[in-house]
Amino acid sequence: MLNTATKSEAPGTEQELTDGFHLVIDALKLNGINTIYNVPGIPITDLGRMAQAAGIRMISFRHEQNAGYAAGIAGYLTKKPGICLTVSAPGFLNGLTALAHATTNCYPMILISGSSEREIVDLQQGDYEEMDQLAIAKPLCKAAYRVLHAQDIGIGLARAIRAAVSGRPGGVYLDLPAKLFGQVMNADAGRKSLVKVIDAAPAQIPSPASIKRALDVLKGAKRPLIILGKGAAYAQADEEIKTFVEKSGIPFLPMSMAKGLLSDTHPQCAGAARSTVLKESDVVLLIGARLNWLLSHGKGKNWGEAPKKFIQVDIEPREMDSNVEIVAPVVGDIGSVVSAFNQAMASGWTAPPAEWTKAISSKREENVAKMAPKLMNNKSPMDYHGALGVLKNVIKDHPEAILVNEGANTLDLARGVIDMYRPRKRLDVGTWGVMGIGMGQAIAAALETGHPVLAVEGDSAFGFSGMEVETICRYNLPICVVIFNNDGIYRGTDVNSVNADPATTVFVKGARYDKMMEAFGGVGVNATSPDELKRAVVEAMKSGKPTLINAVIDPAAGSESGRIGNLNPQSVLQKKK
Ligand code: OXT
Ligand code: ADP
Ligand code: MG
Repeated sequence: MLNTATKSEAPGTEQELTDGFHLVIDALKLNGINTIYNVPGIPITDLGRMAQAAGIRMISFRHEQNAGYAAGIAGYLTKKPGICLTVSAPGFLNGLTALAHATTNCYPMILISGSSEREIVDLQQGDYEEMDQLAIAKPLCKAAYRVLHAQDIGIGLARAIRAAVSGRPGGVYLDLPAKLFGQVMNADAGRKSLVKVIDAAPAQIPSPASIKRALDVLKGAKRPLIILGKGAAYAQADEEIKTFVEKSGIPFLPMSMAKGLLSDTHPQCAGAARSTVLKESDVVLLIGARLNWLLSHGKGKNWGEAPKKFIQVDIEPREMDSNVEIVAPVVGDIGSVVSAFNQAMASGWTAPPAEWTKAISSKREENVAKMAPKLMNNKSPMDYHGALGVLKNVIKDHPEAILVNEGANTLDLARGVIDMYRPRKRLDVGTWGVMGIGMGQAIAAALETGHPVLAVEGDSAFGFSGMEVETICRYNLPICVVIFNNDGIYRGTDVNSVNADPATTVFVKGARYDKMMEAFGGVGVNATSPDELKRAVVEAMKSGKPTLINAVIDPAAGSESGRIGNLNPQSVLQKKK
């Protein structure tokens, strides 16, 4: 298994040798890691070449942040740590945002960065790209390690893998100083130093008492609600979760990336009655979802007047009581917990009161009916609903496709309009609402799953990772990027009334993003109406060719910050517009 080794030159002392480069590659391969997302350069260029020669898929990006977002989402999709490889200081820092993002979102990822020489860095003598990377990474990830000796590479990687995927998954930093790669050791000893990680994310079995407590509270509910978060999607316990939800008869609300875990068209789905179920429910069971800002911290006006009881299923014990009291904490991995629920319910379960489920169904039908005519408009330039009506049908016809989505209006409206049918098919900005995940996530999604990707991007959002369209073309990936081009952030209509500079939120009017894709040999289309958009996306899905569609959206169509405008602080001195 150990790839290439050399003979030592000294006569009579011939032995098989290996070095740091080969040990890193062998350790990765031994642990089933077959893809690395990277940007090459000193000191890792040869590592990338050798890894490619050894059969690891090396995906080279134009910017480390995008490689990092790719690695993070690869971890989410596969439950194996996604690997991002960077050069020292600036490359490391470029990857660090993605590492912090992975940690925040509970995605398993390892950022491996080459670094400068310890002796020089520690004395601050000004080495090439000098930086104490380990110290900087530590507060931003779940764990951070440095390997100084070739014989510790196996253990170092094993620790990184375990830290990334066990318990609550997250980002891990692995610091590999340049000198390490050239260190030579006996090949047999090197082979023995490698570690194949066994049972990297052990099942965490919930206590029977916590299962009973949770089901007792749920049984007593008159208006129960299940909230499914991206932790539930990550767990890959799809069948158990479906059985539990259907057996319980309880309405469920999917968080953004949990859409499709059960189909959005499932009769129990309360996605289209979100505010009603949050306000009116009396018992809420959270499965792999945190009571953070996306759920208004479990309190306040979005949760209504009625007192609530919360049950929470999470692998992280410290998540319990983080925002409000959790009356029934269930600590364990979601697969084990939900199986235990199903077993306990096998002896009988009473469905929730029909009055509650019917009230939700009618609210949901009302909201869906209200939206339907908006989705069929054929205005040119398009509004969001006209364009999204087209994309909704594309995903309906291609439920296997992965939807990547970022922006403000482009994100919030797409989330509501586009139904998802299968688990882990919707990838978006996650817990931080970060712009820039688009192309990295699209590339990893295409590579890791082999399915077509539809990336629905605000024009601002796309700009954060837009150069990666070259990467998409270079690897000839089946990715169709649709840019909702409304000439700016939120809207393209702001005016600076003071001087000739453009307003802070607007971009060049009438920009043709489609030309960017054409520049690298992909297909570019300018779509000015829903009909044109439909033709272009349908063709892209059929051909599988890298495609970018510039969807011309009315610059006045959006609203400030999409659906989270309430989070903007207000100045008392500024005259309200
Ligand atoms: O129940 P009610 O009646 O209330 O109705 C709800 C649902 O029931 C209903 N619904 C439906 N109706 C009918 N049919 C169906 N199928 C259906 N489904 C649902 O619809 C409503 C709404 O449902 P929703 O969306 O579920 O509920 P709600 O109340 O919105 O949920 C609350 C939240 C908080 C859970 C939700 O809003 C949410 O998940 N929000 C996430 C928001 C987010 O993360 N936004 C991104 C950040 S915004 C800002 O920060 C931006 N920046 C700054 C920046 C960032 N972010 N990052 C970096 C690195 N630098 C800077 C920037 C630069 S956005 C941005 C760019 C924006 O410009 P673009 O050009 O990219 O985009 P455009 O805006 O398009 O121009
Ligand atoms: P969302 O944004 O969809 O609401 P969050 O990212 O806030 O989801 O929450 C995901 C939660 O899922 C985290 O608290 C994390 O600890 C938990 N989690 C992740 N994987 C598992 C798992 N296999 N079993 C149990 N909990 C998990
Ligand atoms: Mg925009």
